[in-house]
Amino acid sequence: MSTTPRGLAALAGITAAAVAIGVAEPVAVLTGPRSAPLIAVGGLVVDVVPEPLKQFAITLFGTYDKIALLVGTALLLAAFAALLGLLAVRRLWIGLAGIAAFAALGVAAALTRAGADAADALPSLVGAGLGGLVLWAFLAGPLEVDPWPWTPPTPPPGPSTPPPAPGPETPDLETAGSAPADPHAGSSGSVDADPAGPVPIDAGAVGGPASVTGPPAGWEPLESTDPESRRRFLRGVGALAGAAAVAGLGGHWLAGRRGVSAAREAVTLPAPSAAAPAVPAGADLSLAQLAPYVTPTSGFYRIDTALVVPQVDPETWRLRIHGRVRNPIELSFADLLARPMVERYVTLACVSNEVGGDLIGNARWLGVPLKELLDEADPEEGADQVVGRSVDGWTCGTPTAVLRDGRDALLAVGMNGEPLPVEHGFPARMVVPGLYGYVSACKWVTELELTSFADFDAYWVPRGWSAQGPVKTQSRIDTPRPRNRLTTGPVMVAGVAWAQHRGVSRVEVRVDGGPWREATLAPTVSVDTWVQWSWRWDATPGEHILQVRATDATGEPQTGREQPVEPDGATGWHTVKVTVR
Ligand SMILES: Nc1nc2c(c(=O)[nH]1)N[C@H]1C(S)=C(S)[C@@H](COP(=O)(O)O)O[C@H]1N2
Ligand SMILES: [Mo]
Repeated sequence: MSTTPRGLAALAGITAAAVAIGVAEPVAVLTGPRSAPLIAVGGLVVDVVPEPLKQFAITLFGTYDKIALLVGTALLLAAFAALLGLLAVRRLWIGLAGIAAFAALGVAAALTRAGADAADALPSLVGAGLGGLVLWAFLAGPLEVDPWPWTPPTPPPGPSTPPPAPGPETPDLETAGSAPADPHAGSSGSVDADPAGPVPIDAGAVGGPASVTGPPAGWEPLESTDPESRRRFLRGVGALAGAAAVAGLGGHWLAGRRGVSAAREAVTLPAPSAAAPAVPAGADLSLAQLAPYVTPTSGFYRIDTALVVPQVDPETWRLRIHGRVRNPIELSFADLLARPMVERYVTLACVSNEVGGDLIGNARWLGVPLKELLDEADPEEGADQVVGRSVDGWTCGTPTAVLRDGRDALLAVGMNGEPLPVEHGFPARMVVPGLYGYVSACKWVTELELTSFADFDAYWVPRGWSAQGPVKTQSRIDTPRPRNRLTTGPVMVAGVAWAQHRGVSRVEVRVDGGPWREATLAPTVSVDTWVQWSWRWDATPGEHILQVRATDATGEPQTGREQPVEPDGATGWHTVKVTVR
């Protein structure tokens, strides 16, 4: 192996960081996964990162944006750790201070999360402590390898001053000449501070404490480090990196086992007192490439700010309906399941869905009508906003009037006939037909607080998104797709259109900017779901542009004006370019 001495120093820094992150994981099994430093800092980044950057990440990585964030954070951390290793060779305290700074960041991030307590500081503190120990061991302790190896010159005859050393390091001005030198500059301080610690192997040879960086004048750099100490060093790296990986992965696995999937499987959902209407025959055209009318749960889009999925024990879960109400309510999961449930198909859409995008899905939700719960709580006049608050502190703000206007707004516990999947909000979430998810669909919901729009901004509002988020009328061409090989003759053009709670009355398609042609609408369950549409096209050879637009049941056509997703949902006509041979 041809690692340079500096490479070894960088490796020491990275290994120390890996140990810090790795050992924090098993600690986080006790204190909760959100207290693990990488997750805590990542969560902080999610909350504070400027919105355009986040939107860019979503566009770039789609629903993998979280993995991208964690990998990015880890790479950045590795780069800093390598730098710290290099600096620590000259001044061990710089490395230790750097680790302390990272620990402070981890602690701050963990403690500022919703529902954090003092114990959440532990993973970062324990990790940083061991990381610091590792750095010390490599650079001044038992695993030390001399990163700037020098060989003493043959003693110069007479009193003449030795020539300045050629070498990678020039001595610091303030310390120049204060020989005798210890090439592990900076380490001496820490060795002194820790009398119990092993003394660097050659510190004694060069005499007392010294702070000269680089070789003393006249010393010659060696070709490479002493092979024996290098081997010891690399063995140490291997062993510690392995231990960090075992601790990290083991801890992660253990934390997963402490999740609520078993509790979820033990839930038996009650039969609905009001069943969902049957899906009419023909609602699903069953075309390849066309989104199925009912989205399978496994294919349902997932959007949230949670880096680790909240694991909420249904035994301890509570829903509090409070704030500006005359009759505050608190419900357990058992209380909730004991109430009459309705089952409804509702199409949920994300405000971040681009024109033609797939951040939309239709599912069968089982739950308690929010109107009934709110009527019981009896909101005060002027409490025009219901703030849904998740166990992780995320909030959304929904107009009280919308929740009470008779639509099937649900506090849902079931999705497509099963308890909510953990990542879709187990044990309970909100589902409100006609509103984008960010203003209505609170997952892992634990509070409904009655307030006013004037008095409270929910999570996305100060980040530049509109406080009001009714779903805009939209339509999408699912087939054909741009890369399909089309042949001259009849081609089935089909897709979905939605205008939740208003309903879609018409869908039209046009080719190459020609006249709009009316597509056939498939039957649908209700105005709260999307609808499939199809249109038979007599395709002619060449390149063509297909476009679609929908009209809602109020007669309002979908606008062709192109608008970005921010602040309240994208507009424009989905346009697909195809080639026919
Ligand atoms: N707790 C919580 N609930 C949340 C969110 C979130 O970030 N945290 N995101 C909302 C957004 S923006 C959308 S579009 C829907 C998505 O729900 P899904 O992941 O079940 O598809 O959840 C909503 N509920
Ligand atoms: Mo969303």
